[in-house]
Amino acid sequence: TSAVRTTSVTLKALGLDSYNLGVYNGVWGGNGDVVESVNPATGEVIGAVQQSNGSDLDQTLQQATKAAKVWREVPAPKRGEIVRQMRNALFEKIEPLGKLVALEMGKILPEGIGEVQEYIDIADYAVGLSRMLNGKVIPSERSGHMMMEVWNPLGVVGVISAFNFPVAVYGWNSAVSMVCGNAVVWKGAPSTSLTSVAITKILAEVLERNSLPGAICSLATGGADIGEGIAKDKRVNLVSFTGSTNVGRKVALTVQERFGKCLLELGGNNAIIVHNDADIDLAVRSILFAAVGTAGQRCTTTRRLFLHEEIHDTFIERLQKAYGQIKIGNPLESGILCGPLHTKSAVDAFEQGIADVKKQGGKILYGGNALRNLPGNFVQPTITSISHDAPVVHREIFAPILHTIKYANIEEAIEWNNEVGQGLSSSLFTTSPEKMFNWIGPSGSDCGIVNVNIPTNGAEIGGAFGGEKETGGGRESGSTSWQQYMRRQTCTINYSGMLPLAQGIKFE
Ligand code: UN1
Repeated sequence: TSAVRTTSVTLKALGLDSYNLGVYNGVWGGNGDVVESVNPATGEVIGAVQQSNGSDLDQTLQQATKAAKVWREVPAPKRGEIVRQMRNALFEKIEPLGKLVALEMGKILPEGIGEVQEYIDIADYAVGLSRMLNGKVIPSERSGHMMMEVWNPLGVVGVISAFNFPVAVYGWNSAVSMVCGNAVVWKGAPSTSLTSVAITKILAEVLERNSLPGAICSLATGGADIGEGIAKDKRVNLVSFTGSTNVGRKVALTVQERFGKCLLELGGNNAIIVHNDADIDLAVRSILFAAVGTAGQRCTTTRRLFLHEEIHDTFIERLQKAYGQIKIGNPLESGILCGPLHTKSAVDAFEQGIADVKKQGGKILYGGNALRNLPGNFVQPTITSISHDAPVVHREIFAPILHTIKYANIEEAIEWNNEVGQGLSSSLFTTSPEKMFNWIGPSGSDCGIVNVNIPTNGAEIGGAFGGEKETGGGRESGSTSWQQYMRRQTCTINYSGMLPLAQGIKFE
């Protein structure tokens, strides 16, 4: 069939086979379990990857530690040049990579290509950044002294990423961490291992072509045991973890116990507030992308919608109409807006969520059913009407369920926006400058991402990405996020030939 043909053409274009090794540290290997990748839209097996076991990880960390020592001596702008070559190699394969993401993760093709583009964008950013890892000169209180802030590489960075962004999240970490001078050991989700292998092949080719150690971009595919191995190991100077709040808490405690560094990107429970003065057209279109895009499986997906009472009823009508137009189906077909959920257990979680909505006094305004008659993991994008404080509303369900809630005044809506444990993304639709600036000020949203008149998802790479509270506090991608991948050193140089002490202390 054409689906089978697409799969084999895609794998071939990326140098993959139906069976692949899932460990790379200069050489390819893998002695762990063989894990099959399943197309979530059809249930068909796409290919298989032999994952790493404990000793593969140990070997890989050893190689990465060695590689980091070579890499840190390469001047930062030259490291940027390597990232530039990687960016070009990714760009050449953007089509098949985007297709592989659609096949293996299940998001629609434009979004699959979009996240490869996101990697390309951050690589561009990192190339420029490689000439701007600037320190500071600080005025010293002592004469004949000079103080400087100098940034040095950390060593080895472990990146543990999730199934929902199998390319972009690794890209943010890898590109920035590489120009900062670190070796990276990557563990993606076991269910998207083909994508991890395809990306690593592209990077490895560039490193090897430049006679650099391949272990600068190491891969150790695997499950929770490999993740735990990375968190526990002292050789990993920074653990960058993207995933659930529950697992993130465990990772944070494990890494903290050995005083390692942690960068956490955990759950979101993002809200949009639509005020009575908003551009309704813009808001409806935004919510469609924010709540249904990626079938509700972005950490930035809109899960709560606060509607001002004056526009509530007409807005719900408009939204129901828009949901009625959404085409659900195979993510590789054009015109499809909603692909499958990634796994069967996600469909169970969706159904549990719907049951909880009904139990907790909510109503289903649209959808509400899993499409069990289809071969893949499909569900109906769903709109509910429920109280802001129902327990189910405070839980992140990784599925396209949008809870709608009516409010009377904007202070109340902002309070509800902030009352959940998570603090990733938020957006206000309004045409009032006063409300906009209040929203981004101290009494506004408490999230890491605070938008106006755009969706909660689809952030650009130039800003710092991440959130507060149970979202973990980490910031990735742009702005000063790079500083987390480096050691800050305060250096004081005495060129006076004398020894004046700080704070005017006399010690003689
Ligand atoms: C994620 O869901 O883990 O802002 C990352 C966005 C994307 C990244 C999402 N740029 O939706």
